[in-house]
Amino acid sequence: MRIFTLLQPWLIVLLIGSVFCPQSNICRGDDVYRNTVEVSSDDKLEDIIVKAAHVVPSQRQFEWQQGEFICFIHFGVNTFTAREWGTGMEDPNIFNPEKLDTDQWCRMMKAAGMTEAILTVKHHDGFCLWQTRYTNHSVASSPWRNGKGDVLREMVNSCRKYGLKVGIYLSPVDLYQIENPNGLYGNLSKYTERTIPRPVPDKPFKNTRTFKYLLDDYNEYFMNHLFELLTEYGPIHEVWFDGAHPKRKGGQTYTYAQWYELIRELAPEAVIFGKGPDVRWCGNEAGQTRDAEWNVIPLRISPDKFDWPDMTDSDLAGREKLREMVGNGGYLHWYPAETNTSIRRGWFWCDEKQYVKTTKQILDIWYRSVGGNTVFLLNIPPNRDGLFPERDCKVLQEVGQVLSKTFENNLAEGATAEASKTCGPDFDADNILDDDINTCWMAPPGISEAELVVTLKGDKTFNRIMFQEQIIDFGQRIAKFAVDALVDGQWQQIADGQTVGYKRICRTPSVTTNKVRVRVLECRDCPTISNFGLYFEPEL
Ligand code: FUL
Repeated sequence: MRIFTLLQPWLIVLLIGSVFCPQSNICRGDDVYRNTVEVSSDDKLEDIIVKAAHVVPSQRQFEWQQGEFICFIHFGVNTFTAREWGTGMEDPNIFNPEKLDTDQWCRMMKAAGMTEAILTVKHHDGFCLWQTRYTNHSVASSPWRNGKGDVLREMVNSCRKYGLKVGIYLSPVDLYQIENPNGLYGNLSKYTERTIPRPVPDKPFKNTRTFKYLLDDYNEYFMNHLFELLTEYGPIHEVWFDGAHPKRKGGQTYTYAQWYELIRELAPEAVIFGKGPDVRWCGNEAGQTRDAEWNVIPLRISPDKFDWPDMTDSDLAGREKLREMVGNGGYLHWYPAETNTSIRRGWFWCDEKQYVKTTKQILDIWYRSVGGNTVFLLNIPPNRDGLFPERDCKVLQEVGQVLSKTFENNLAEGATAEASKTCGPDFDADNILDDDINTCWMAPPGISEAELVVTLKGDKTFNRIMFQEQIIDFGQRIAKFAVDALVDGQWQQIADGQTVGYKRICRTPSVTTNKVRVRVLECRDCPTISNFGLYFEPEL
């Protein structure tokens, strides 16, 4: 294990803070713990590594991460044309999901253990699923509910009823606005000062706030949409920006900085996904995950100037990536990943011949994504009736049954935990068993080994091991670990891995023991563990 003791002034503050202050009032907001930390070109690798260990999530990022398993809902004109990308020329008359029942969506999401629903309120084709004031290319021009329907409104009402959070996917590219002769996308309009929202006769806003920005026609259109979506549907917890571009026109660019500013004003609890500063695309759409998923990512320039390109490398922020900052400097930013994939082949419902992933496959992705320090965003596309299809529902229900059966019973309950050393009385090993994500065991700086032993209340049989770092105050530090079980008086290694972060779940064959040992083998600074659990997953 590496513990660095370079006497940088900011590190001295940290060490004093860690050892002497009660946990309740150290660290959060402390100068050495920040969402973004600057790295100077003089910093040595060791300085950079310790700095990376002191980058922490914002409150909104932390809350988002605790959502763990969330639902993507791709729905729109593509559902009726069996296309993955629309053309923008679709006739709104094709949109008529006669049996649409968003309560059914929510019942299925709840059954699966999901916590949030993100709806494609406008996909690349530009057709809007809500009653917008700013285009007729929307549900208002469809026969569905006689043009009075609003898919987002219905979904929001159901989500509130079932205790689910709501997110919106709003495609930056808009083929309707590209293709139609009066379209606003890439129409070479001038950037002038515009007021958001633009008033529309007889359609006043209850929210009377207004904002002035320098915008062209399309960016104004987009921000008017953001205003409607973020003020008329209650709290929105995620705004999802897709980087894909089926087509471009007129050199259209997006005023992202202003979009983010408006989102922060109107939906301060919302994380911005993708082309934004809060949540990173995992880098693929197949449900692949990294063995080492670091939340602290090196950026060349500061987050307020960064353009957030897709990050697809297998190693984004390991030791070698931090080494690349030596001599160059840059920024370390808390930028966790969301693993998005679709239950079906394709994002939109196509037909019932379409391949649907099995319960086993979804569970496997769940373990690697949620149990590998990311949020799992699983797409369930409603069919032309406006319902989650039967086969998909069956998978969701089975996934939920397995997860709730497995995780309802923590076999480490009633156990005791002991560590050879801790970083003061507030960081005792027992904190890992109190089911409180804020308290933790922390090893003191400067020790050469960090391990703790959990003594169970009698022999237990388990096949899942879960543990979490205390990220909200202390960031992500563990780079390598192993877990042992005491079997016939001998320690036997039963699991190992690299990063932990918010959560690590190890899958093992069934083990029966009354003692489990966690060994931290490599870390960026003194390691923490906030929660520990042992579970038994029954056979499907
Ligand atoms: C991609 C899009 O092009 C797909 O249609 C889908 O929305 C997926 C989540 O993101 O970039």
